[in-house]
Amino acid sequence: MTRITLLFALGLVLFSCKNNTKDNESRSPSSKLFEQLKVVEGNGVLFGHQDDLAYGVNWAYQEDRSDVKETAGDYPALFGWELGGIELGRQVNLDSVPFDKMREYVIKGYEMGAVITFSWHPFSALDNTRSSWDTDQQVVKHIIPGGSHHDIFKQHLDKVAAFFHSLKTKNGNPVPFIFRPWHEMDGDWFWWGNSHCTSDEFKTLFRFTVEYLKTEKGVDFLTAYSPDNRFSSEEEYLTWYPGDDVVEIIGVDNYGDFRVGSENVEAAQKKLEIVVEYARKTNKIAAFTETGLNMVTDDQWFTQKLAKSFLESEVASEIAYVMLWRNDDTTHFFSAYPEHSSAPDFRKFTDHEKIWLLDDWNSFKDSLNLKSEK
Ligand code: BMA
Repeated sequence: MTRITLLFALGLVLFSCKNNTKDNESRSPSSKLFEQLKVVEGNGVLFGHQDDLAYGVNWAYQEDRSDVKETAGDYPALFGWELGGIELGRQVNLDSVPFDKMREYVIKGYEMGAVITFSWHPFSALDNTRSSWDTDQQVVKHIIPGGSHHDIFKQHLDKVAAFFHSLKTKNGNPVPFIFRPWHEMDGDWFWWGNSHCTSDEFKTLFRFTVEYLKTEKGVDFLTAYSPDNRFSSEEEYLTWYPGDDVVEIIGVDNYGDFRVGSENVEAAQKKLEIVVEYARKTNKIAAFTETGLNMVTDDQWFTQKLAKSFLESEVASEIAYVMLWRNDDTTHFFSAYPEHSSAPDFRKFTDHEKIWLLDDWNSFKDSLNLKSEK
């Protein structure tokens, strides 16, 4: 980090403190997280990975392990976790991660200084044997207020809220996190997707979810809005946007523009620019909430494709974080692991001064006195 960017960041923090009427103690954990992420903008990009502490390629549930750490020398600065199954009261999520373990990893990750984010691929409240990918029923209109299965949906949210409330540090402090429900709604692979509900029904679902969890259940979190890559203008991007009052993280998921054969890194960059520009306008945080190339079939993918999609654009490089999807097994992984042929390129990517793993992120916070309460 250069002196100039550091001074600039410090200026921003002082500015935001001066403009914040509440003192440090009375602000919620999520608003502190917001402030930390806001300062990242333009200085660096946090690197994140889904399920990183739970398992990787060829290992599972072994203490302190992480494919990212074992490949690049440090843990990610952001950890993603998946809640699918919690709404049915299950003990393990849809990828077999026990929720008790997940809670431990979330708390551990936060105590190490990392940012936490949750995705949620719930089963349908109309029929709990149907997953998020079963699109043959019109679920959304039946679970929003006034719908036939609204009460069951609320019970699902109660289970989500109970899990969120259980995320407390040893000292009893709640762990702040980013919740990213109903993502990739511009695609049609989830029952909340484009062709399975109207954009108004979608907005109602999104807004109800956030307001119910926050107001009725008292959960404190930041919310991410993350379409997939099927937009080419701000107007299209905002088709399903529920409103500035219920969203803090302006996100995008994008695998499509990196698919070998039909790859278009420039298009990916343009979409990130749309996201950053909207976040700038509304004083929110921009993020590349999910991406990757399954099985990293291009050994130079991290430096030649992923990095180029944001680091080569002054605007796009203002995203606060980028998160890769999970490393399940040798046929389904998105980050490198030590024995994989993309590992040297991954190290080069994470060595870039603007790509921040956990230590980089912690040093940045230290330098600005932006530590969280543990
Ligand atoms: C998908 C795949 C699935 C997984 C789901 C939810 O992208 O990784 O294997 O079940 O996400 O985590």
